[in-house]
Amino acid sequence: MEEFDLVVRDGWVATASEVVEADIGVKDGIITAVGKALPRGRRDISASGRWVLPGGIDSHCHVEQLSGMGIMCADDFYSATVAAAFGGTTTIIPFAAQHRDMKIPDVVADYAKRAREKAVIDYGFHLILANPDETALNVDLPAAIREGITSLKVYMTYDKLKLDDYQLLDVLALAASEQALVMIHAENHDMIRWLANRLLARGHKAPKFHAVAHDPIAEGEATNRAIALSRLIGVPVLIVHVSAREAIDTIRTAKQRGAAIYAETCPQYLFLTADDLDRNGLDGAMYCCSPPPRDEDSQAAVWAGLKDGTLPIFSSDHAPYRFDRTGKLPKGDATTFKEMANGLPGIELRMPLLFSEGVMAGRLSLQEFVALTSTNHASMYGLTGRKGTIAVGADADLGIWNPNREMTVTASMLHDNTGYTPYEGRKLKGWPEIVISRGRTVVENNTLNAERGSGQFLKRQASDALSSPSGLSMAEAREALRTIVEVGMKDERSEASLSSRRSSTRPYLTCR
Ligand code: DUC
Ligand code: ZN
Ligand code: ZN
Repeated sequence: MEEFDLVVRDGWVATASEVVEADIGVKDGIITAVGKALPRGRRDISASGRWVLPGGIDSHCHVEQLSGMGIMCADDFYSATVAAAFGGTTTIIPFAAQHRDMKIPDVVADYAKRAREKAVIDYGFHLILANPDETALNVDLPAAIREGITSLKVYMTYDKLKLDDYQLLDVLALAASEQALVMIHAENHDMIRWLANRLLARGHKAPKFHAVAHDPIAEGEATNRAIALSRLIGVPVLIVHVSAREAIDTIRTAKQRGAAIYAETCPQYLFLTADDLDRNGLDGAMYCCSPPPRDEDSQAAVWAGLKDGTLPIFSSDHAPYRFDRTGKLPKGDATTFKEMANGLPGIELRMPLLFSEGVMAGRLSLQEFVALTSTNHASMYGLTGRKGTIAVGADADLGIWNPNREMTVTASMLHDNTGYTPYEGRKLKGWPEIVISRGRTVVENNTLNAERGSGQFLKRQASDALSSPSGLSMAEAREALRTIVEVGMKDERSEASLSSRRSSTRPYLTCR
């Protein structure tokens, strides 16, 4: 009997730290050997001339979720996971979204059932927490965390989701004691509300005014406040979907001072701008997300943040809404920018876009690409060792990429249910031709080979960020911050001693 169920042979195998020419042996869905000239398996796949990468992890996507405005996403767990797989992603972490009148155990049970029946690749959940009452904080969240839902998202904006600073502090304190990672949507609610009301009162209803209302200053202010709240409690946070230079500079400075702040960005902030919202009629609604795409200066800041470790996580923020009354245009032609669903599709193109414009265009190394799209997500969300790398003992989640394959993006080639893509007509170089999930070849010859419900729930551990933020222990990090605050951040000696102790061994700090 063969030692391996599958051998992927003669490829250039990339992890977040190296690229080697090797074979990968797989048994029972696990990588059991990485080396040269492995014996034949029950199935051999030649990866000669191909790049073999860890399957992607998309740690921010919305699937079968009701938005804060009460609008249902276009994708269910089947269509979203199929689309993810075709784009080289083998793990997703979408949200189980609480709305204020819902009980957390009911929310978790509901999403778990729907995913169990439909997902074709592995998945975990983050909670969205809209009502941090006593029961949520003392009973339901600790229980969810014990079940492997070790991260939660909170909002600083949206009428129906927003938490005030007092509530955010409660949540951060809970996260510190229960070892959860808090993800924060950082935009100043009242700035946006005030601007939006003024714009609408003057008759400015078109999609482009969404980008005006969501001013970068609102993102910068809330980012700064989120960092301050995190420092006060001494617990790491992750700022999601960072878009504006102002926010990126704030995050970088906080990190340089030793704060345990992590941050994520998404394709729309590299490849779109606010000008995309200013298209014919209501077409700009297809580019309407929060925060909105910015300008070329912010795009450059996002690239720099990906490169220097300020933005170690590259997710899709797939939030698919159709361009009709079910999604973007609830009031048809009369829909104002305030009423259209916020969000863009991107689960399938996340990796190909960054591969083409990052790796093939020479902006990122292949190792940086792997870290940004896979390894750092595993580290940040409690999947280290199992997902996000190619190593003996890890799940056999692989993408076999043809670096020379050229594609022109069209909505019709994609597998989600949105019906359009913001990247229509874009030319890409490099594509994941074969995608393997736990040793199963789920995509090959542009064909899906996976059953509904064959994806598995991932009970996640605590984030690596919680055990050693910035390479310091929690107590050390807190003490270091206090020292900095006490000396007014001017004492160069404490800066120097902090930076000399900051570790670069954590995978999520590898992009620099
Ligand atoms: N936040 C998200 O994370 N996704 C879509 C819209 C939003 O506000
Ligand atoms: Zn958000
Ligand atoms: Zn989102």
